[in-house]
Amino acid sequence: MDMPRSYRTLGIPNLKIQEIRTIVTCPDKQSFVVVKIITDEGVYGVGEGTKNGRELAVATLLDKHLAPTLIGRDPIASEDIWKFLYKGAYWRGGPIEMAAIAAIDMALWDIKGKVAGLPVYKLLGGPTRKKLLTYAHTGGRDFAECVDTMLAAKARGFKVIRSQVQIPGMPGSYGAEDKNDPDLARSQAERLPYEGAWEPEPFIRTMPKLMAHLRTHVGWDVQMFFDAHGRLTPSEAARLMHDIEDYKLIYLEDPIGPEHAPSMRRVRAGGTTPIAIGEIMSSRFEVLPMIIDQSIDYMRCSPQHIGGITEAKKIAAIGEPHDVRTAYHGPGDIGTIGAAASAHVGMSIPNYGIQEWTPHPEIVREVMPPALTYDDGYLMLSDAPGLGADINEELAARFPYQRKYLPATRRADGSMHGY
Ligand code: CS2
Ligand code: MG
Repeated sequence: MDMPRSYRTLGIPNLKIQEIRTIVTCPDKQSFVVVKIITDEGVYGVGEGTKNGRELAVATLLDKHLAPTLIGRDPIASEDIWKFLYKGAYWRGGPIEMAAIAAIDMALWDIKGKVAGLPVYKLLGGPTRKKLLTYAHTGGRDFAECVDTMLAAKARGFKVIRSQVQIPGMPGSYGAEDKNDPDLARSQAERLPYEGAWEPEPFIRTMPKLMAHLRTHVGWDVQMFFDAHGRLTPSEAARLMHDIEDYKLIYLEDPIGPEHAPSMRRVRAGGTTPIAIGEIMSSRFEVLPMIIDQSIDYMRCSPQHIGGITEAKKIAAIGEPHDVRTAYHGPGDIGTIGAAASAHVGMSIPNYGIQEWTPHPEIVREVMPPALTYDDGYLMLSDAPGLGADINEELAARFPYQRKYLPATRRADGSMHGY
């Protein structure tokens, strides 16, 4: 078979994976898992598999189990490698495995782009847009603080703004944890999970009131929403959908857990607010039933969780004819490399919706130079070949892994609820 011209031009007859390094680094409060795939021609790619609270599980899987099987393979053959990693292990799927596969897949696409001299999105079919709509995280201890922080985000140009508020008496309120809760300080000192109290009823009663208050004091010229963090039952979520109807949110995020797709129909029946779900999904088989069933409007399953760029692009393609758009997960515990992967998929698809993004601390951006910049409510993606993000290994080595867990919540009766 005659080699494609670009290979001949580059004088690279056939790349081979020569070395794979797994890097765990904790430059700020959050550890990140990065894989670096180096080819025999020196071209390398980076990918991210950070799984908050389970970082070493992903890193060990990458380093001890997956990496040895890839040495000598052609890094351009990302489809074949994806299938080998997913089905070749016999035991397939799950959040740890799919995060590791995602990291490898992102790095292979980074190599592909560098070899082709193109940003990954141009290999995926892009550009479908010039910039990527994003949103701000805001919230506070009370409604007044929520108004202040939302107005500040609006002043910074955000067109879409999330708000979370401390539910009175509920130190386990998502996104507005009570910083003065002694249990929070203790858990941080001991590096063990914080277990905050949380009840659905006060949350279901409070959030519509917060949305009404924000509409009154911030206005209707921003789109807003809040994250229920998968904490409700289908009936509770349907009731909340009914009660938020008048505030015309861009969507309700994660009303219920992703485990039982048919339950989403019951949620949908509660109202017309669009629904976004999927940040904790790690399998196409969790989100596809909801897409086909038309019970959701946005998929949050980012490349970093669902198995990489290859998989995310396929799922987005199935979402397109069903009018389901992307709203990829991307808070501070997705690093700059994972954020870049999401952005490259987003730039290449017709059904992009929005991308979650939080500005990483300066030291994180020094350890993992980003590919994204923020501008007036949108993200601009670098046109550098590959992903456009990177890792500074020497600097990363100065910040070894530090144990840190996601919070958990318990009901008032002490029973375990979730996060
Ligand atoms: C949240 C996340 O950003 C979101 O939508 O759901 O902050 C989530 O709690 C963390 O990413 C979990 O690691
Ligand atoms: Mg969320």
